[in-house]
Amino acid sequence: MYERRICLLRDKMNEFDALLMASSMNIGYFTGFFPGFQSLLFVPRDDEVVLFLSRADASLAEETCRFRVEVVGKEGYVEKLKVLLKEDVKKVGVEESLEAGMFSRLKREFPSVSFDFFGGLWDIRSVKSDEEIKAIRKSIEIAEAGLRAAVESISVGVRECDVAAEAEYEMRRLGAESFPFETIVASGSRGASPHATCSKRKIRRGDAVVIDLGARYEHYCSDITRTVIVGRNDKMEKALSLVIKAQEAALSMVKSEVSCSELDLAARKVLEREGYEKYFLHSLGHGIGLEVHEPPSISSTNKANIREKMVFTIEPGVYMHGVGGVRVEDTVVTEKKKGKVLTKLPKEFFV
Ligand SMILES: [Mn+2]
Repeated sequence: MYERRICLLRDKMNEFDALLMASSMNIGYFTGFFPGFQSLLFVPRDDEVVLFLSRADASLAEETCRFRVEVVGKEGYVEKLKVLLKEDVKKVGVEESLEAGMFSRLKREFPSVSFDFFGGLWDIRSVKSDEEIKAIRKSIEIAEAGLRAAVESISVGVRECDVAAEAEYEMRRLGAESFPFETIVASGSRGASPHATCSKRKIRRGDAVVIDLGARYEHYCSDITRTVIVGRNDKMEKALSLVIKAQEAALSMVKSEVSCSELDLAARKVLEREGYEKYFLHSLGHGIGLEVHEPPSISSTNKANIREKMVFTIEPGVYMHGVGGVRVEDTVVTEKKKGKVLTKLPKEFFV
């Protein structure tokens, strides 16, 4: 599997003689080993792949990594690279997320080599294999159970942080390795901020409570949002049903070769008809996989087409400053003629 991924990578290298990656997720995707400390993966066009690792990662890597591993001290990778960056290596591609410090260090140490950003690895990573989709499905299952536990714990007077605790405990019990982002439980006016995480605020009657959470399972992430209405709230209920319609409009358009911007605009248009477009403060969704936010970005400015087996979220929201917010988020995989929604949870909860 990893040899095949390296082959795909080499097919995309074009003008580059070699690639360098430093992010744990990229290295993990291409080698099977996710380093915990600073490391570097060297992929030459037609020579041996080498993974430079810290001593602290070495013993674990021996079991999981199929490629040549070299243990280096803190600054040792430069000396090792001097051996590998031979005269015929003129142009080296680096990942876009490479730290600026590392980037300038490479430029300084190897003045005769030209380093440039290489985005091609996302062409590979954004299209998921069946095994990856299976892991994402399991991760979603765990998150859905967490969300159910959160909903069940909600009643008037319960604090947001207690609701989050119930969700996280359930997800851990079901095998979540970690949480890809801070669990959000945002009630009442706090829900008007899309990234409110959670506070000690006590839930009140009439609150809309936005719960947005995810799990990590076998390195793969899930990300799901539901909004719970506590008692009655006509304003928020109307906003929620509109957001659900907006989501359905986008979901019904998912298929290969539809552009990301078309999906975003389809959802936005539903909100616009009722004058709610001004309350939708972010883009419609994002790719999901090893990272919780990956390409493709489902936004009005991304004209790129989605492709078969891309997995991404669709999450319209309405945020009314000082009043409250609602959001619904599901995950979909693109199949040839349609999208298949991987999330199974009901769209609405009332307690
Ligand atoms: Mn999301």
